[in-house]
Amino acid sequence: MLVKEQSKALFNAAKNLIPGGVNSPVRAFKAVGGDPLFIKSAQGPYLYDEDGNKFIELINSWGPMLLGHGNIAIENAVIEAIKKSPSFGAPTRKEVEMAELIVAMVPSIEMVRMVNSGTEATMSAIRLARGYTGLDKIIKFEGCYHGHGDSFLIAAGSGVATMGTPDSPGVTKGTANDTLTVAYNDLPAVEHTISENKDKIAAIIVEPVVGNMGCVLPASGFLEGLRTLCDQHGIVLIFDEVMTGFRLSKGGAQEVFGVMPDLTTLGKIIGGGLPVGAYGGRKEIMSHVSPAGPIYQAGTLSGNPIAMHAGVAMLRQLSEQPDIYTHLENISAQIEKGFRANLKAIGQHYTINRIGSMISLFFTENEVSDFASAKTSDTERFGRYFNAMMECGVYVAPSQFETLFVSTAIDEKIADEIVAANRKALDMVC
Ligand code: KE4
Repeated sequence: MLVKEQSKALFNAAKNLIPGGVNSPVRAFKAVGGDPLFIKSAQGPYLYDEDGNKFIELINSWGPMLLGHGNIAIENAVIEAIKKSPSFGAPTRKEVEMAELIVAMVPSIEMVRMVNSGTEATMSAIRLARGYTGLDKIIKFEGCYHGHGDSFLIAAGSGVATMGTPDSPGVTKGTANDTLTVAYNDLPAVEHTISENKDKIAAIIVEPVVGNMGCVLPASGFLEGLRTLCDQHGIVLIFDEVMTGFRLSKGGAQEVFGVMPDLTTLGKIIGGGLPVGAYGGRKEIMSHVSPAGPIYQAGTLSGNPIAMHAGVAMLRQLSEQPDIYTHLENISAQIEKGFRANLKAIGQHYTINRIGSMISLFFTENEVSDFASAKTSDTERFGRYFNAMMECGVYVAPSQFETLFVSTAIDEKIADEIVAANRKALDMVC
Protein backbone atom coordinates (compact mmCIF):
# COMPACT_ATOMS: atom_id res chain seq x y z
CA MET A 1 0.00 0.00 0.00
CA LEU A 2 1.23 3.49 -0.86
CA VAL A 3 2.32 5.70 2.05
CA LYS A 4 0.22 8.89 1.77
CA GLU A 5 0.69 10.61 5.16
CA GLN A 6 2.15 13.88 3.82
CA SER A 7 -0.40 14.09 0.99
CA LYS A 8 -3.22 13.41 3.47
CA ALA A 9 -2.07 16.14 5.84
CA LEU A 10 -1.66 18.62 3.00
CA PHE A 11 -5.07 17.73 1.55
CA ASN A 12 -6.73 18.27 4.95
CA ALA A 13 -5.09 21.68 5.22
CA ALA A 14 -5.91 22.54 1.61
CA LYS A 15 -9.59 21.67 1.97
CA ASN A 16 -9.99 24.47 4.55
CA LEU A 17 -8.42 27.03 2.25
CA ILE A 18 -9.15 26.01 -1.35
CA PRO A 19 -12.52 24.77 -2.67
CA GLY A 20 -12.27 20.96 -2.60
CA GLY A 21 -8.59 21.33 -1.67
CA VAL A 22 -7.53 21.73 -5.30
CA ASN A 23 -7.19 24.48 -7.87
CA SER A 24 -8.81 22.45 -10.62
CA PRO A 25 -11.60 19.92 -9.91
CA VAL A 26 -10.30 16.86 -11.77
CA ARG A 27 -7.21 16.84 -9.49
CA ALA A 28 -9.37 15.91 -6.47
CA PHE A 29 -9.74 12.24 -7.57
CA LYS A 30 -13.54 12.47 -7.08
CA ALA A 31 -14.13 10.31 -10.17
CA VAL A 32 -11.87 7.49 -8.94
CA GLY A 33 -12.08 7.61 -5.15
CA GLY A 34 -9.33 8.19 -2.63
CA ASP A 35 -7.45 11.38 -1.84
CA PRO A 36 -5.15 13.16 -4.30
CA LEU A 37 -1.39 12.82 -4.03
CA PHE A 38 0.53 16.07 -3.62
CA ILE A 39 3.39 16.12 -6.11
CA LYS A 40 6.76 17.45 -4.96
CA SER A 41 8.83 17.22 -8.16
CA ALA A 42 9.15 15.50 -11.51
CA GLN A 43 11.97 14.45 -13.84
CA GLY A 44 11.73 12.81 -17.26
CA PRO A 45 8.74 10.42 -17.14
CA TYR A 46 8.58 10.34 -13.34
CA LEU A 47 6.50 12.14 -10.71
CA TYR A 48 7.62 12.16 -7.05
CA ASP A 49 5.01 12.86 -4.40
CA GLU A 50 5.40 14.38 -0.93
CA ASP A 51 5.69 10.91 0.64
CA GLY A 52 8.54 9.90 -1.67
CA ASN A 53 6.43 7.67 -3.90
CA LYS A 54 7.65 7.50 -7.52
CA PHE A 55 5.36 7.08 -10.52
CA ILE A 56 5.71 6.73 -14.24
CA GLU A 57 3.24 9.38 -15.38
CA LEU A 58 0.88 9.42 -18.35
CA ILE A 59 -0.83 12.76 -17.60
CA ASN A 60 1.89 15.19 -18.80
CA SER A 61 0.16 17.90 -16.72
CA TRP A 62 -2.95 17.25 -18.91
CA GLY A 63 -0.92 17.66 -22.08
CA PRO A 64 1.82 20.32 -21.82
CA MET A 65 4.75 18.09 -20.85
CA LEU A 66 5.13 16.45 -24.29
CA LEU A 67 8.92 16.36 -23.85
CA GLY A 68 8.76 15.03 -20.31
CA HIS A 69 9.81 16.86 -17.15
CA GLY A 70 13.04 18.82 -16.82
CA ASN A 71 13.58 19.66 -20.50
CA ILE A 72 16.91 21.52 -20.45
CA ALA A 73 16.14 23.92 -23.31
CA ILE A 74 12.93 25.08 -21.62
CA GLU A 75 14.62 25.39 -18.21
CA ASN A 76 17.49 27.45 -19.64
CA ALA A 77 15.05 29.69 -21.50
CA VAL A 78 13.07 30.39 -18.32
CA ILE A 79 16.26 31.11 -16.34
CA GLU A 80 17.45 33.49 -19.08
CA ALA A 81 14.09 35.28 -19.08
CA ILE A 82 13.55 35.62 -15.35
CA LYS A 83 16.88 37.47 -14.94
CA LYS A 84 15.45 40.29 -17.09
CA SER A 85 12.37 40.62 -14.83
CA PRO A 86 9.25 38.47 -15.27
CA SER A 87 6.86 40.97 -16.82
CA PHE A 88 6.65 44.40 -18.44
CA GLY A 89 3.11 44.73 -19.81
CA ALA A 90 4.64 45.93 -23.05
CA PRO A 91 5.36 44.20 -26.38
CA THR A 92 8.55 42.11 -26.54
CA ARG A 93 10.74 40.47 -29.19
CA LYS A 94 9.86 36.98 -27.89
CA GLU A 95 6.16 37.54 -28.66
CA VAL A 96 7.04 38.18 -32.29
CA GLU A 97 9.17 35.00 -32.33
CA MET A 98 6.30 33.02 -30.79
CA ALA A 99 3.80 34.37 -33.36
CA GLU A 100 6.21 33.56 -36.23
CA LEU A 101 6.60 29.98 -34.94
CA ILE A 102 2.83 29.41 -34.56
CA VAL A 103 2.08 30.85 -38.01
CA ALA A 104 4.83 28.68 -39.51
CA MET A 105 3.71 25.49 -37.73
CA VAL A 106 -0.11 25.60 -37.72
CA PRO A 107 -1.32 25.44 -41.35
CA SER A 108 -4.49 27.55 -41.05
CA ILE A 109 -3.12 30.29 -38.80
CA GLU A 110 -2.15 33.57 -40.51
CA MET A 111 -2.44 35.78 -37.41
CA VAL A 112 -2.51 34.89 -33.71
CA ARG A 113 -3.25 36.46 -30.32
CA MET A 114 -1.65 35.15 -27.12
CA VAL A 115 -3.73 34.69 -23.95
CA ASN A 116 -3.13 32.85 -20.66
CA SER A 117 -5.17 29.64 -20.86
CA GLY A 118 -7.16 27.41 -23.16
CA THR A 119 -10.35 28.77 -21.63
CA GLU A 120 -9.37 32.33 -22.50
CA ALA A 121 -8.55 31.17 -26.02
CA THR A 122 -11.92 29.51 -26.63
CA MET A 123 -13.93 32.28 -24.95
CA SER A 124 -12.16 34.84 -27.14
CA ALA A 125 -12.58 32.78 -30.32
CA ILE A 126 -16.33 32.49 -29.74
CA ARG A 127 -16.66 36.24 -29.11
CA LEU A 128 -14.65 36.90 -32.27
CA ALA A 129 -16.86 34.58 -34.35
CA ARG A 130 -20.00 36.24 -32.97
CA GLY A 131 -18.64 39.72 -33.58
CA TYR A 132 -17.39 38.83 -37.06
CA THR A 133 -20.71 37.26 -38.19
CA GLY A 134 -23.08 39.40 -36.11
CA LEU A 135 -24.80 36.16 -35.08
CA ASP A 136 -25.32 34.74 -31.58
CA LYS A 137 -25.66 30.96 -31.57
CA ILE A 138 -22.89 28.36 -31.50
CA ILE A 139 -22.88 24.60 -31.98
CA LYS A 140 -20.72 22.46 -29.70
CA PHE A 141 -20.58 18.70 -29.26
CA GLU A 142 -21.62 16.64 -26.26
CA GLY A 143 -18.58 15.38 -24.40
CA CYS A 144 -16.27 18.00 -25.85
CA TYR A 145 -14.77 20.36 -23.28
CA HIS A 146 -13.58 23.82 -24.22
CA GLY A 147 -12.70 25.23 -20.80
CA HIS A 148 -14.98 26.78 -18.20
CA GLY A 149 -16.39 29.69 -20.24
CA ASP A 150 -20.15 30.09 -19.70
CA SER A 151 -20.99 29.30 -23.33
CA PHE A 152 -19.41 25.86 -23.00
CA LEU A 153 -20.84 24.69 -19.66
CA ILE A 154 -23.99 23.55 -21.37
CA ALA A 155 -25.41 20.04 -21.22
CA ALA A 156 -27.15 18.64 -24.22
CA GLY A 157 -30.90 18.72 -23.84
CA SER A 158 -32.91 15.66 -24.86
CA GLY A 159 -33.44 14.82 -28.51
CA VAL A 160 -31.07 15.14 -31.43
CA ALA A 161 -30.11 18.73 -30.87
CA THR A 162 -31.82 21.30 -28.78
CA MET A 163 -31.34 24.44 -26.73
CA GLY A 164 -28.72 23.71 -24.14
CA THR A 165 -29.42 23.79 -20.47
CA PRO A 166 -26.83 25.20 -18.03
CA ASP A 167 -24.42 22.51 -16.87
CA SER A 168 -23.38 24.62 -13.91
CA PRO A 169 -25.18 27.03 -11.56
CA GLY A 170 -24.22 30.55 -12.49
CA VAL A 171 -24.62 30.01 -16.22
CA THR A 172 -27.66 31.99 -17.32
CA LYS A 173 -30.54 30.61 -19.37
CA GLY A 174 -29.84 33.32 -21.89
CA THR A 175 -26.31 32.06 -22.37
CA ALA A 176 -27.52 28.47 -22.55
CA ASN A 177 -30.07 29.41 -25.20
CA ASP A 178 -27.27 30.44 -27.52
CA THR A 179 -25.43 27.13 -27.27
CA LEU A 180 -26.75 24.22 -29.30
CA THR A 181 -25.32 20.82 -28.44
CA VAL A 182 -25.11 17.90 -30.84
CA ALA A 183 -23.71 14.36 -30.57
CA TYR A 184 -20.08 14.10 -31.75
CA ASN A 185 -19.65 12.44 -35.16
CA ASP A 186 -23.35 12.98 -35.98
CA LEU A 187 -23.16 15.06 -39.18
CA PRO A 188 -26.90 14.69 -40.02
CA ALA A 189 -27.70 16.15 -36.58
CA VAL A 190 -25.42 19.11 -37.31
CA GLU A 191 -27.18 19.64 -40.64
CA HIS A 192 -30.57 19.42 -38.91
CA THR A 193 -29.53 21.94 -36.25
CA ILE A 194 -28.29 24.39 -38.87
CA SER A 195 -31.56 24.10 -40.81
CA GLU A 196 -33.53 24.65 -37.59
CA ASN A 197 -31.49 27.79 -36.81
CA LYS A 198 -31.11 29.31 -40.26
CA ASP A 199 -28.85 32.37 -40.36
CA LYS A 200 -28.48 32.37 -36.55
CA ILE A 201 -25.31 30.32 -36.06
CA ALA A 202 -22.00 32.17 -35.71
CA ALA A 203 -19.70 29.22 -35.12
CA ILE A 204 -19.21 25.50 -34.75
CA ILE A 205 -16.53 24.65 -32.17
CA VAL A 206 -15.15 21.13 -32.08
CA GLU A 207 -12.27 19.12 -30.65
CA PRO A 208 -11.00 17.67 -33.97
CA VAL A 209 -9.89 14.67 -31.93
CA VAL A 210 -11.67 14.54 -28.58
CA GLY A 211 -9.65 14.15 -25.42
CA ASN A 212 -12.35 15.11 -22.93
CA MET A 213 -14.63 12.09 -23.09
CA GLY A 214 -11.58 9.92 -23.25
CA CYS A 215 -9.87 9.75 -26.65
CA VAL A 216 -12.46 9.71 -29.45
CA LEU A 217 -11.54 10.06 -33.12
CA PRO A 218 -13.56 11.87 -35.79
CA ALA A 219 -15.47 9.44 -38.03
CA SER A 220 -14.30 9.38 -41.64
CA GLY A 221 -15.67 12.49 -43.35
CA PHE A 222 -16.88 14.15 -40.13
CA LEU A 223 -14.40 17.03 -40.08
CA GLU A 224 -14.64 17.44 -43.86
CA GLY A 225 -18.44 17.53 -43.48
CA LEU A 226 -18.24 20.29 -40.88
CA ARG A 227 -15.99 22.29 -43.19
CA THR A 228 -18.47 21.94 -46.07
CA LEU A 229 -21.47 22.91 -43.92
CA CYS A 230 -19.62 25.97 -42.58
CA ASP A 231 -18.70 27.04 -46.12
CA GLN A 232 -22.29 26.56 -47.30
CA HIS A 233 -23.82 28.55 -44.41
CA GLY A 234 -21.19 31.20 -43.65
CA ILE A 235 -20.44 29.67 -40.23
CA VAL A 236 -17.02 30.08 -38.58
CA LEU A 237 -15.39 26.68 -38.02
CA ILE A 238 -13.29 26.62 -34.85
CA PHE A 239 -10.93 23.72 -34.10
CA ASP A 240 -10.23 23.60 -30.38
CA GLU A 241 -6.68 22.24 -30.54
CA VAL A 242 -5.78 23.12 -26.97
CA MET A 243 -5.07 19.41 -26.46
CA THR A 244 -4.24 18.17 -29.99
CA GLY A 245 -2.19 21.20 -31.06
CA PHE A 246 1.52 20.36 -31.36
CA ARG A 247 0.71 16.90 -29.89
CA LEU A 248 -0.68 14.99 -32.89
CA SER A 249 1.84 16.66 -35.19
CA LYS A 250 3.69 19.96 -35.25
CA GLY A 251 0.64 21.28 -37.12
CA GLY A 252 -1.89 19.56 -34.85
CA ALA A 253 -4.99 17.63 -35.91
CA GLN A 254 -5.68 19.98 -38.82
CA GLU A 255 -2.36 18.90 -40.39
CA VAL A 256 -3.05 15.20 -39.71
CA PHE A 257 -6.58 15.25 -41.16
CA GLY A 258 -5.99 17.93 -43.80
CA VAL A 259 -9.06 19.97 -42.81
CA MET A 260 -8.53 23.69 -42.27
CA PRO A 261 -10.65 25.57 -39.71
CA ASP A 262 -11.25 29.33 -39.82
CA LEU A 263 -9.99 29.73 -36.24
CA THR A 264 -7.86 27.50 -34.03
CA THR A 265 -7.54 27.64 -30.26
CA LEU A 266 -4.32 26.50 -28.61
CA GLY A 267 -2.97 25.94 -25.09
CA LYS A 268 -1.10 23.39 -22.97
CA ILE A 269 2.02 22.41 -25.01
CA ILE A 270 2.31 25.95 -26.41
CA GLY A 271 3.55 27.20 -23.01
CA GLY A 272 6.03 24.40 -22.31
CA GLY A 273 4.36 24.00 -18.91
CA LEU A 274 3.73 27.69 -18.24
CA PRO A 275 0.26 29.30 -18.48
CA VAL A 276 -0.25 30.12 -22.15
CA GLY A 277 -3.16 29.98 -24.57
CA ALA A 278 -3.65 31.41 -28.03
CA TYR A 279 -6.25 31.81 -30.74
CA GLY A 280 -5.57 32.47 -34.38
CA GLY A 281 -6.69 31.95 -37.93
CA ARG A 282 -7.46 33.76 -41.14
CA LYS A 283 -6.12 37.34 -41.11
CA GLU A 284 -9.47 38.51 -42.53
CA ILE A 285 -11.15 37.38 -39.30
CA MET A 286 -8.33 38.04 -36.80
CA SER A 287 -8.00 41.64 -38.00
CA HIS A 288 -11.33 42.30 -36.26
CA VAL A 289 -9.69 41.84 -32.83
CA SER A 290 -8.92 44.98 -30.81
CA PRO A 291 -7.02 47.22 -31.26
CA ALA A 292 -6.91 46.38 -35.00
CA GLY A 293 -10.68 45.98 -34.98
CA PRO A 294 -13.69 46.46 -32.72
CA ILE A 295 -13.86 43.08 -30.96
CA TYR A 296 -12.36 43.56 -27.53
CA GLN A 297 -10.02 41.11 -25.79
CA ALA A 298 -7.14 41.88 -23.44
CA GLY A 299 -4.89 40.46 -20.72
CA THR A 300 -2.36 41.81 -18.22
CA LEU A 301 -0.03 38.84 -18.60
CA SER A 302 -0.81 37.90 -22.19
CA GLY A 303 2.50 37.18 -23.98
CA ASN A 304 4.30 37.13 -20.63
CA PRO A 305 8.07 37.04 -21.27
CA ILE A 306 8.77 33.98 -19.08
CA ALA A 307 5.94 32.02 -20.68
CA MET A 308 7.01 33.12 -24.16
CA HIS A 309 10.59 32.00 -23.55
CA ALA A 310 9.35 28.60 -22.36
CA GLY A 311 6.87 28.27 -25.22
CA VAL A 312 9.35 29.28 -27.90
CA ALA A 313 11.88 26.78 -26.50
CA MET A 314 9.20 24.06 -26.65
CA LEU A 315 7.92 24.87 -30.16
CA ARG A 316 11.42 25.28 -31.60
CA GLN A 317 12.25 21.71 -30.53
CA LEU A 318 9.01 20.39 -32.05
CA SER A 319 9.53 22.34 -35.24
CA GLU A 320 13.19 21.32 -35.68
CA GLN A 321 13.06 17.67 -34.52
CA PRO A 322 10.35 15.83 -36.50
CA ASP A 323 11.65 12.50 -35.13
CA ILE A 324 9.92 13.51 -31.86
CA TYR A 325 6.60 12.50 -33.46
CA THR A 326 8.03 9.25 -34.82
CA HIS A 327 9.22 8.36 -31.31
CA LEU A 328 5.84 9.26 -29.79
CA GLU A 329 4.03 7.11 -32.40
CA ASN A 330 6.31 4.09 -31.90
CA ILE A 331 6.19 4.14 -28.09
CA SER A 332 2.43 4.80 -28.01
CA ALA A 333 1.86 1.93 -30.46
CA GLN A 334 3.98 -0.34 -28.21
CA ILE A 335 1.83 0.59 -25.19
CA GLU A 336 -1.40 0.03 -27.14
CA LYS A 337 -0.17 -3.36 -28.39
CA GLY A 338 0.74 -4.37 -24.84
CA PHE A 339 -2.62 -3.28 -23.45
CA ARG A 340 -4.44 -5.24 -26.18
CA ALA A 341 -2.37 -8.34 -25.45
CA ASN A 342 -3.18 -8.02 -21.73
CA LEU A 343 -6.91 -7.71 -22.41
CA LYS A 344 -6.76 -10.76 -24.67
CA ALA A 345 -4.84 -12.73 -22.04
CA ILE A 346 -7.52 -12.10 -19.41
CA GLY A 347 -10.41 -12.59 -21.83
CA GLN A 348 -11.61 -8.98 -21.65
CA HIS A 349 -12.78 -7.14 -24.78
CA TYR A 350 -12.55 -3.56 -23.55
CA THR A 351 -12.18 -0.78 -26.13
CA ILE A 352 -8.93 1.08 -26.77
CA ASN A 353 -8.90 4.29 -28.83
CA ARG A 354 -5.57 5.77 -29.86
CA ILE A 355 -4.19 8.38 -32.21
CA GLY A 356 -0.53 9.32 -31.89
CA SER A 357 0.34 9.84 -28.24
CA MET A 358 -3.31 10.08 -27.08
CA ILE A 359 -4.66 6.79 -25.75
CA SER A 360 -7.79 5.73 -23.83
CA LEU A 361 -8.71 2.32 -22.38
CA PHE A 362 -12.49 2.33 -21.98
CA PHE A 363 -14.04 -0.18 -19.59
CA THR A 364 -16.76 -1.04 -22.11
CA GLU A 365 -16.93 -3.53 -24.97
CA ASN A 366 -18.80 -1.01 -27.14
CA GLU A 367 -17.12 1.00 -29.83
CA VAL A 368 -16.61 4.51 -28.39
CA SER A 369 -17.37 7.18 -30.97
CA ASP A 370 -19.35 9.73 -28.95
CA PHE A 371 -20.26 10.66 -25.37
CA ALA A 372 -23.25 8.29 -25.15
CA SER A 373 -21.05 5.30 -26.02
CA ALA A 374 -18.21 6.53 -23.78
CA LYS A 375 -20.69 6.64 -20.90
CA THR A 376 -21.36 2.89 -21.25
CA SER A 377 -17.98 2.41 -19.56
CA ASP A 378 -17.89 0.83 -16.10
CA THR A 379 -16.60 3.89 -14.23
CA GLU A 380 -16.61 2.08 -10.87
CA ARG A 381 -14.24 -0.54 -12.22
CA PHE A 382 -12.18 2.20 -13.90
CA GLY A 383 -11.82 3.85 -10.46
CA ARG A 384 -10.45 0.61 -9.00
CA TYR A 385 -8.16 0.22 -12.02
CA PHE A 386 -6.81 3.76 -11.53
CA ASN A 387 -5.94 3.04 -7.89
CA ALA A 388 -4.46 -0.35 -8.80
CA MET A 389 -2.22 1.30 -11.42
CA MET A 390 -1.07 3.78 -8.76
CA GLU A 391 -0.18 0.89 -6.47
CA CYS A 392 1.78 -0.55 -9.42
CA GLY A 393 3.68 2.73 -9.83
CA VAL A 394 1.88 4.20 -12.85
CA TYR A 395 -0.08 7.46 -12.61
CA VAL A 396 -2.86 7.58 -15.20
CA ALA A 397 -5.59 10.23 -15.56
CA PRO A 398 -8.03 10.09 -12.59
CA SER A 399 -11.11 9.78 -14.78
CA GLN A 400 -12.44 7.41 -17.41
CA PHE A 401 -13.32 10.48 -19.48
CA GLU A 402 -9.77 11.77 -19.81
CA THR A 403 -6.99 10.73 -22.15
CA LEU A 404 -3.55 9.29 -21.45
CA PHE A 405 -0.67 11.28 -22.87
CA VAL A 406 2.68 9.72 -23.80
CA SER A 407 5.76 11.94 -23.55
CA THR A 408 9.11 11.55 -25.33
CA ALA A 409 10.62 10.75 -21.91
CA ILE A 410 9.03 7.30 -22.17
CA ASP A 411 11.32 4.79 -23.91
CA GLU A 412 10.76 1.13 -24.83
CA LYS A 413 11.85 -0.15 -21.40
CA ILE A 414 9.49 2.20 -19.55
CA ALA A 415 6.70 1.36 -21.99
CA ASP A 416 7.16 -2.31 -21.05
CA GLU A 417 6.90 -1.34 -17.36
CA ILE A 418 3.61 0.48 -18.10
CA VAL A 419 2.27 -2.60 -19.90
CA ALA A 420 3.31 -4.87 -17.02
CA ALA A 421 1.56 -2.58 -14.52
CA ASN A 422 -1.54 -2.57 -16.74
CA ARG A 423 -1.64 -6.38 -16.65
CA LYS A 424 -1.26 -6.46 -12.84
CA ALA A 425 -3.95 -3.81 -12.38
CA LEU A 426 -6.37 -5.58 -14.74
CA ASP A 427 -5.80 -8.84 -12.84
CA MET A 428 -6.62 -6.97 -9.62
CA VAL A 429 -9.90 -5.46 -10.83
CA CYS A 430 -11.30 -7.78 -13.51
P1 KE4 B 1 -7.46 25.47 -19.74
O1 KE4 B 1 -8.31 26.70 -19.48
O2 KE4 B 1 -7.62 24.40 -18.69
O3 KE4 B 1 -5.98 25.85 -20.00
O4 KE4 B 1 -7.94 24.84 -21.14
C1 KE4 B 1 -9.29 24.49 -21.28
C2 KE4 B 1 -9.41 23.45 -22.38
C3 KE4 B 1 -9.86 23.86 -23.62
N1 KE4 B 1 -9.98 22.98 -24.64
C4 KE4 B 1 -9.64 21.68 -24.48
C5 KE4 B 1 -9.77 20.74 -25.64
C6 KE4 B 1 -9.16 21.22 -23.23
O5 KE4 B 1 -8.81 19.91 -23.09
C7 KE4 B 1 -9.04 22.12 -22.15
C8 KE4 B 1 -8.58 21.69 -20.78
N2 KE4 B 1 -8.39 20.29 -20.61
C9 KE4 B 1 -8.50 19.78 -19.24
C10 KE4 B 1 -8.21 18.27 -19.29
N3 KE4 B 1 -9.28 17.55 -19.86
C11 KE4 B 1 -7.60 20.49 -18.29
C12 KE4 B 1 -7.45 19.82 -16.93
C13 KE4 B 1 -8.17 20.58 -15.86
O6 KE4 B 1 -9.29 21.07 -16.08
O7 KE4 B 1 -7.57 20.66 -14.76
